[in-house]
Amino acid sequence: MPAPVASLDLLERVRAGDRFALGRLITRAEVGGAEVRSALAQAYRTAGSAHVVGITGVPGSGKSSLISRLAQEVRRDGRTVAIIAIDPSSPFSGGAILGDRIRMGELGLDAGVFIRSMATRGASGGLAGATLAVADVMDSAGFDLIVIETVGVGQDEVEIVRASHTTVVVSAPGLGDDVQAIKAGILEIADIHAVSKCDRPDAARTLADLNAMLALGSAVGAPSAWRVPVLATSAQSGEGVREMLSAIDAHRTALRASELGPERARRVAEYRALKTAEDLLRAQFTSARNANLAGLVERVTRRELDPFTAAETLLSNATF
Ligand SMILES: Nc1nc2c(ncn2[C@@H]2O[C@H](COP(=O)(O)OP(=O)(O)OP(=O)(O)O)[C@@H](O)[C@H]2O)c(=O)[nH]1
Ligand SMILES: [Mg+2]
Repeated sequence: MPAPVASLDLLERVRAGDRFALGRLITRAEVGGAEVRSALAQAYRTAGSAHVVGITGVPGSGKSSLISRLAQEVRRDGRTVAIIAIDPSSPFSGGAILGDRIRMGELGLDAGVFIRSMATRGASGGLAGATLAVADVMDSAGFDLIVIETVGVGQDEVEIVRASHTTVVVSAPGLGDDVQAIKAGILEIADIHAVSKCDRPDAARTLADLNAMLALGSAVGAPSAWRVPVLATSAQSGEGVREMLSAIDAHRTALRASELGPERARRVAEYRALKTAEDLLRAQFTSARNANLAGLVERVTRRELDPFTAAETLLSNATF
């Protein structure tokens, strides 16, 4: 059997535009391990050209449908886009109503669009670390825009969108009376608010509620180089999608023109360094503890040993 291709060689192919190599390297990034790490390290060092957009919102709020439309707009400009959908509860099809309208299938065949789903369940490494490394690999492949879709529940999911350059929070009408972003505690992380499904009459109320909430917030907050817009959008009619892309581009410009950009870059760099350390610690700890665990658990169960002493033993057996 021939030796498997080194990840560093795959990265070279990714840079040369090889989409098959891109898929393979992404899979390796998801699994993690020492071999792929050097390639991911190199991908990180040369990344930074793509604009990374995190899109979040409660399940079913219309994120995938909106992203499908957004991808079309990006392509219309002649730009390229890679999409990471994290653990979608519905497959990335753009939703049933949109199935034949915009034909995701066609979007999928376009070389300027790359779509990848990632599962949270069964992920061996940390989800956040792996996702951001995958974004670096996509950046290396030369995509102009990278869109990461996550549901706004779960710490990892929220941290991933916070680690992007521009965060879009999607709220849908009719999913309960409160603004969902407030309920989910993600109101503050939005650089852009998108109210989805505005072809529906009950969207007006969601728009009004969101605007009222933000007006309240900006009355007490410090003035900033960026004013968070609230956009009315519909993936069904296409309303507001061009405006959403314009807002994303405007936010990118604002980041570059003000102290917001460097601030955010530092915050993301700190997060990534700390998160990676945490992931490595956990991985080493997990692989070291297995041999001793069963015996220790047995003794803790019988109360011969307390959990604190057991933990110290487990830690002393791991090499960090
Ligand atoms: N009326 C209307 N329905 C929409 C629109 N966009 C999406 N939907 C419907 O809303 C449902 C959820 O759409 P998705 O795009 O899958 O939502 P999502 O937020 O990606 O869902 P998850 O990834 O599962 O959290 C589907 O049944 C869509 O058909 C829209 O613009 N108008
Ligand atoms: Mg989705």
